[in-house]
Amino acid sequence: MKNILLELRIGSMVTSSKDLSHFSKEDVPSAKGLTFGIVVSEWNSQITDNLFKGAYDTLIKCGVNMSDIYKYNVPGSFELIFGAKIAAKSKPNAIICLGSVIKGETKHFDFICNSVAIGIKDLNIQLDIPVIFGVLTDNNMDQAINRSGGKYGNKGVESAITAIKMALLNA
Ligand code: DLZ
Repeated sequence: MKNILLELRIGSMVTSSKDLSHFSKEDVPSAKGLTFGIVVSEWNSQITDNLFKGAYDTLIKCGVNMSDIYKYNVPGSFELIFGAKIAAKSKPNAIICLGSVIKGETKHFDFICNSVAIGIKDLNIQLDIPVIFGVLTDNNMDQAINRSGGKYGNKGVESAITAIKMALLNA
């Protein structure tokens, strides 16, 4: 019953607009006492730094203690999967994976995007911890800027809200 009520409350709060970047703190249940791992790719760090800031600030705004947020840096988005496995060892309530893959001239983009998406999907099947896909997959740098604190919001904020929602559902 608790989860159903929670789902109705958060569901109407965020998914109705499909843009989780603009949320009212009052509409989000407190995440105090929950723990989170945030795995951040260093590739395109000017983008992923903003994604991390968005996610971190959102968790704090929703009541999470600073000491309950653990950050793990990995070299590129491909490594987010293994980074999440390391984060899982501390048994956080949710893990957020943040990355930015930008299309180049080769097929590397497709291989990385597919691998990360499937890898994170697999972790969600294997682990009893929700793992959030906070990876931007853009055609160019402008698109990435617009989605990491620019005119289309911040995927980091959205990932944090999703992580709270899933953590509470699993609590
Ligand atoms: C190699 C590579 C390339 C070409 N592009 C990106 C990118 O746009 N975003 C990203 O996060 N990582 C990229 N990488 C690095 C790979 O994710 C990975 O770190 C390397 O292939 C080593 O496994």
